[in-house]
Formats: sequence, C-alpha cells, structure tokens
Amino acid sequence: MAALNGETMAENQPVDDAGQANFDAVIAKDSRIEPKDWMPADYRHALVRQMSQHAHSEIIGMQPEANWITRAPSLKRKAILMAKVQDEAGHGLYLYSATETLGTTRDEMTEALLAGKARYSSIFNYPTVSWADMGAIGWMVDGAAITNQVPLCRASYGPYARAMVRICKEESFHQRQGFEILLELSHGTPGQKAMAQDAVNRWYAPSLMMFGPPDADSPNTSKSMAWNIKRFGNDELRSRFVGMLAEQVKVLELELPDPDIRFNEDTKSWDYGPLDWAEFKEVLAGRGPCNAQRMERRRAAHDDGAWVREAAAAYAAKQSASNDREAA
Ligand code: FAQ
Repeated sequence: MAALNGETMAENQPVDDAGQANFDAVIAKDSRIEPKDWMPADYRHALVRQMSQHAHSEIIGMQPEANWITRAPSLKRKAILMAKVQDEAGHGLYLYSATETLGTTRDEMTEALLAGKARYSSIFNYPTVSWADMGAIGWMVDGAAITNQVPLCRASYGPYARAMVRICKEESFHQRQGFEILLELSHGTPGQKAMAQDAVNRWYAPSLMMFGPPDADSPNTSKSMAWNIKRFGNDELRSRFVGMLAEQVKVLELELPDPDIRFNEDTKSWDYGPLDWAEFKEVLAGRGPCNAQRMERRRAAHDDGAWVREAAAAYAAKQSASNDREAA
C-alpha cells in the first residue's frame, strides 16, 4: 500500500513509555483506544490497512449490485436494491471517516485505491450474471460480512467498533432481503429454481474466501488478535459461516455445492471441502474475472465527480473567507 499519512505519522511518532503503558493496560482490560490516545505505530498501521480496505470494499462492492438496479423484476425490488446499494455507500463513508481519525485523509486512501496500491475484497471481482445473483449476494456475501463483522463491533479501536454497530444492523437487513429473493425463486418455476441454484453454486466458494487465507497463511491475524482488533481467526469464522449456510439452505430447498460439509463432533465446528486458493491469489493479484472492469468504473466515477469536489472546495473557501471577515 502507498505510504498513507497515518503510516507516516506512525513512523514519526516518538516513543512514549507512559503512552505505551496506557495502551497495554487498555488492551489488557479489553477496553477502547480512542483517536487522541497514544498508540503504537504498528497498531495504527494495522488499523489504517484493514479499515481503508474495508471502506474500499464497501464502495467497490456497490458495482456488482448496481448492475441490476435497472433490470430488477419489479418496482418494489428496484427500490429495495437501490436502498441497499446506497447503504453500502454509507458504510464506505462511515469507514473512511473512522479511518481519518487515525491521521489518513480520504483523498489519500482514494489515491492509494486508484493507483492499485490498496486492496478491496476479492468477492467484488466476480460478475453478476442473473437476477438470482442479487439473492446470492445478499444471503452469502452480506451473510459472510455479518459473520466477520459482528466481532469487529468489539474491536479495540473506538471509532471502528462504533461504525461497525450500525453497519452490522444494516447488513442483517441486507442478508434477509437476499435470502427472501432466493426463497421466492427457489419456490417459483423450475427455471427460477435452477437460476437460484446456479447463483448459489457460483457464489459459494468466493464467499468462503472473503474470510481471508487459512490461518496458517495469514500474516496479520496473530497481531490483530493480540490487539483485540480481530477477535477470531479466518478459519473459525469461515467454519461458522458454513454452519449458518448449511442450516439455512434447507429452508431454501437448494443445495450447497460442497459434498464435504458436515458438523465435526470432535472439533465442534463445521468441516468443508478444499477451496481453490490459487484462484484467490489470482484475484488478489488483480487477475480476477472483473478486477479491470471494477477499477476502470471506479476511476471513471472519480473523474466524473471532480466537479463536485471542486465546487465543495470553492464553497468551503468562500465560507471560510466570509467567517474571517465577520471575525475581523
Ligand atoms: N479480499 O493476514 P490476512 C462487505 C488480504 S465488506 C482481498 O488474513 P487480515 C459488505 C489481506 O488484506 C467486505 N484481500 O489479513 C458488502 C492481507 O493483505 P495485506 C470486506 C484479502 O486483514 C456486501 C492478505 O490478504 N470486509 O462484504 C482478503 O488479518 C455487499 C493476508 O490476509 C472487510 O474488509 C479478501 N477476501 O484478514 C458491501 C472486513 N482476505 O493487507 C457491498 C474487515 C485477505 O497484508 C455489497 N476486514 N486479504 O496486503 C477483515 O476482517 C480482515 O481484513 C480480513 C483479512 C478478514 C478480510
């Protein structure tokens, strides 16, 4: 990732024994670090990395579903989908704002994304080819997001944890609307049921990979857990998610495309078949099915919005000049 301000701040930060002692005590009692508290450079860096990636995911994540707004099958479905996509924009904004409290501006984060130096979730590099994909995204992608993000409501960094509370409430609604789309399709005509099953088949493995690489290949998990940012490893959350899908898919009367799913009585967790981690690495390297398209669209939207940023800056300058005149 580009050297963002939060990271520069982190590098220039003086050693502070009292600050470190306070930080250690706050983490030990599982309390919250707030923006003005002293924090170790690598803690700040880890937060900027994860939170900015999360924010970018929400914004890029608007694209696959926005693709279906004009083709939603009814006015009601269109209104619901539009509201959902707008919610994702809101999530991006809460997260950019929360990350700014660490000393990194939204402009810097956006610049890193547009330069291809910042990540966003692998899941948003897959195409949405049918209406049933709106159901599968809501049920599986938002479902995975909730499984991953509910524990983040207890993250040790206050602004991140607080942002996650509202995000998770909205994601729960999103998950239910996706489930309801699939339920209607799976109980519709044979063609609709087949369309729902096809969507579940395609989104299953990518949604499991949203949780990140297996713990053994996850360089960030142990530190993140020691700092109470992440509360669980990638594999544990993935297994919980499989358990949730395995139960709910029965109500849908569909199947998950994995014959190895079973509850393991010995480990008391859900087992599942092997995932294609080579594909995951390709997507992270920018070579997934839609990476180029997603970034191209994001850059075009950024360029199209230049006039809004210029107008806002001109307005702010005018306001500040008028405030200065009044104060003089
Ligand atoms: N995609 O060491 P770890 C949503 C990277 S929001 C891309 O395990 P960590 C809502 C990782 O960054 C979805 N990259 O990393 C919605 C690291 O690279 P780095 C986004 C991934 O941070 C729904 C490297 O691999 N959610 O869905 C992915 O401890 C519908 C090694 O990995 C969040 O961001 C991936 N899937 O754990 C919106 C949640 N996985 O940075 C619209 C917050 C890993 O060292 C429509 N984030 N990588 O260069 C997290 O919980 C964590 O960051 C993880 C990864 C779990 C994603």
